[in-house]
Amino acid sequence: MTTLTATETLLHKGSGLQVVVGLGQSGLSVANYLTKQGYHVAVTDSQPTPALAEQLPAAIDIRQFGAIDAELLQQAARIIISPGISLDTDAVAAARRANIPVVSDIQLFCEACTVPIVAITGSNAKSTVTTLVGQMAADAGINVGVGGNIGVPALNLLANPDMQLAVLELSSFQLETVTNLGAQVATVLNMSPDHLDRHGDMLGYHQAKHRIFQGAKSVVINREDALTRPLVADNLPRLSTGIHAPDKGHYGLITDPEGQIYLARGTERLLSADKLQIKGRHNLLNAQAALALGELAGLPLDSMLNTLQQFTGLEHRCQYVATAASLDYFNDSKGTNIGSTMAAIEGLGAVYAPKDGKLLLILGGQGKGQKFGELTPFINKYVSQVLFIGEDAKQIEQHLRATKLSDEVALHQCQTLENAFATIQQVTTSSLSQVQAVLLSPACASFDQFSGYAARGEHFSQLVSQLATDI
Ligand code: UMA
Ligand code: ADP
Repeated sequence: MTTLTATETLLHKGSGLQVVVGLGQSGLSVANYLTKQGYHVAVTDSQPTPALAEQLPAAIDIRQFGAIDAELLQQAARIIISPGISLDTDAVAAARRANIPVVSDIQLFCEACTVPIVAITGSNAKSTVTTLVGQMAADAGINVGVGGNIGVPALNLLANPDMQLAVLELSSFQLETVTNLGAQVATVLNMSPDHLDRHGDMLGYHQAKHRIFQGAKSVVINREDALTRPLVADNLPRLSTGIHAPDKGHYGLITDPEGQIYLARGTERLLSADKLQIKGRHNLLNAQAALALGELAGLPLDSMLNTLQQFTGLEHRCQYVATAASLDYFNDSKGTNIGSTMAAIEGLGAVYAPKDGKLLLILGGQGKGQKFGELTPFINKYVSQVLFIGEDAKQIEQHLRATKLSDEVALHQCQTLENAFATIQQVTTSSLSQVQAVLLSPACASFDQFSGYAARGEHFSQLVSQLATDI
């Protein structure tokens, strides 16, 4: 971060009260950043005693906890809102009506960042692709900062004065208040319904995501998903990814007459798919997206291909846990919307189908306003048992029953993961059971029963290891 002159500090002090709304990871990073810049900063949070309050800089004397302070917001010159807080929250909506600007930490980041930004959003695969691009840059010898929704607040990256490239995972919540991000390369990886409870409908969600393209110098799109294309016509360099053979210069898949699949750039075969440690067709798309983003950020192809072969994937994403009583257990707790669960069912289902195997699927949690009936064709093809857990379990079952669900699919209400494991034992011991793999891919948020998807995935893995030691 560049050191401020005395005049700049004075200017910032005089530019009015900056009110940070929400004191989680991003709120704390904003409070630290703006205080260092010499701004007059205040913080407000709904919780009476937010855990991070003790880490606030001492200079921040206005701390309103226990409710988001509507009066404080009315005194703001600018509001910096945390991604988890809706713009429709009463106090925030009132401030917007009073024309007080509301921005996210990402806006502050892009205004201050002097190095190229690779900006990544999408309904699914953000963390996988962000991690891959970050690793590709690091392996190519670039001093890279990786942050955003992935868990490291973007502003914290500015503390590294030697950073040459920033790779950001961005959520729709972070993007909805961002203007002119100006990325070197930006992408919407895929679009399927998620967070509709917050954005109202698919249009609102799409509009938020597409703000990522504002001011971009180049873009990466998914040929099979029209909703990933920027709406505004432009002449920007553009690379595409897809599951079919690509046009010259673009990324795709080539299948040879023996059925071997290759990652390809135009007619050039780059890498045989079996050289990748991450499996499933969705991961071949993720690999292409990382290559295309890396190319437009100036990374060398050979080095990127090496990184791809080393990458073992992230925890809780279609992660193989163990085999117990001849069943393979997979933890896809990060499958928190129907798009990701479709990809997981299809990716794993295709592995077991040739062996006449079916999946047992554990679904449920907080449903986020999605239409679960869209899962039915995938369930009919690859799943023989569905176990429901969590707050919206009954509603999800109703959605599935209202569609053309095959009679061969059995449904079970289990409420909790523990009960689900008891049911697994009952339904898979029959000699008629075709189940060869158990997949936790809930298509829902976890907050009704867990502190987050990671806690849910760890609990699942624990129950599996318990099984493995019991037999
Ligand atoms: N709060 C209120 N009032 C409310 C809601 C929340 O005061 O009505 C307060 C809470 O009391 C808490 C703070 O806001 O103190 C939490 O803020 P936050 O929910 O924005 O969470 P952060 O800790 O700042 O983390 C955020 C992202 N969280 C969300 O978007 C929900 C993190 O993404 C991100 O890693 C982090 O910033 C750093 O950039 C997490 C996430 O779940 C992983 N993202 C969603 C997803 O991936 O689906 C979008
Ligand atoms: P995000 O950060 O967007 O949530 P992750 O990389 O954490 O994405 O993956 C989340 C889930 O999305 C995984 O558990 C997997 O089920 C699914 N997934 C991964 N890649 C894809 C893809 N290309 N298309 C659809 N779903 C995917």
